[in-house]
Amino acid sequence: MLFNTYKPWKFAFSQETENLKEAKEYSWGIIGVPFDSTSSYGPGSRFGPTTVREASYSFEKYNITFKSNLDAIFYDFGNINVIYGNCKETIKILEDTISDLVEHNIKPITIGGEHSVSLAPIKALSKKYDIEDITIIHLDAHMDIIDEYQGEKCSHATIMKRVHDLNPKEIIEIGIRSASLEEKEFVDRTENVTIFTANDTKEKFENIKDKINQINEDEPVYLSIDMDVLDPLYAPEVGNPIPNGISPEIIENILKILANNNIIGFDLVEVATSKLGDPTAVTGSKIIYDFLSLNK
Ligand SMILES: [Mn+2]
Repeated sequence: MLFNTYKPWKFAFSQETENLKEAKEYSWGIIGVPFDSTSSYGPGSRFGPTTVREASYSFEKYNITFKSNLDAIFYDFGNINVIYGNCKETIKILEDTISDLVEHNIKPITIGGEHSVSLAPIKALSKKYDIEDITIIHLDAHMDIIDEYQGEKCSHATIMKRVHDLNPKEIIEIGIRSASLEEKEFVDRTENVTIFTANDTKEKFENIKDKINQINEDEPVYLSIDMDVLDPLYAPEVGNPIPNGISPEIIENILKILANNNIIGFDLVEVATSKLGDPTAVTGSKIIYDFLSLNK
């Protein structure tokens, strides 16, 4: 940095390069996706990338929760140019952009935006890894595994069905407390989808831990966090808030377990607020900060 300035549109502690060739291999690269065109209840997640990044400036480099200094190398490459109103084209642009990162051995962190955007990093990563080896860990209040929502296949509500169509090894959903009958029946008859409800995180956390620990530490794992997995008390400004959710402490515990795994990509979606310092943006930002503190 030449001057004594900072860039609140880039995540705090990120490195200064926009040149992929200069970026360190096996580091992390943040991409924001200001897209919320399929939002059905609460719009506004297009502002998520901005408010989440801005909130990161209130954190300190030493992460006392995990006794770890945030010295992971990571870059913030800005937001993609989305096509408002066009889910498929936006995902195509994002997939092309993240494919560039993946080709340079940079692991993507995608900040949404609505949940539909998660398809792009998973598709981009499936060019490098065999999709049949990838386990998806999906934290969400909703299953998001319906085939069509209001006749649309490309939607925040269908994202895990689109991911399942790609044929991943397994999808493990945690924090669920909302589903349609169609989704419940699909999950019941589908072997490689496992559901842990929000109550399971409180009453049977050991089962979740055991399930994650069954994943071999070399196997590729993709993590997708919809902020509505949290109780609306902690994250009120999301697209589809559902009561009786999980606490930030449970997310910390899951991140701690996952730190032993080979995480190849991560997204955090559905922060739907334009207000700087909003609790949902701060909590979302803290999750990314914790993730980076644990995964170097
Ligand atoms: Mn959700």
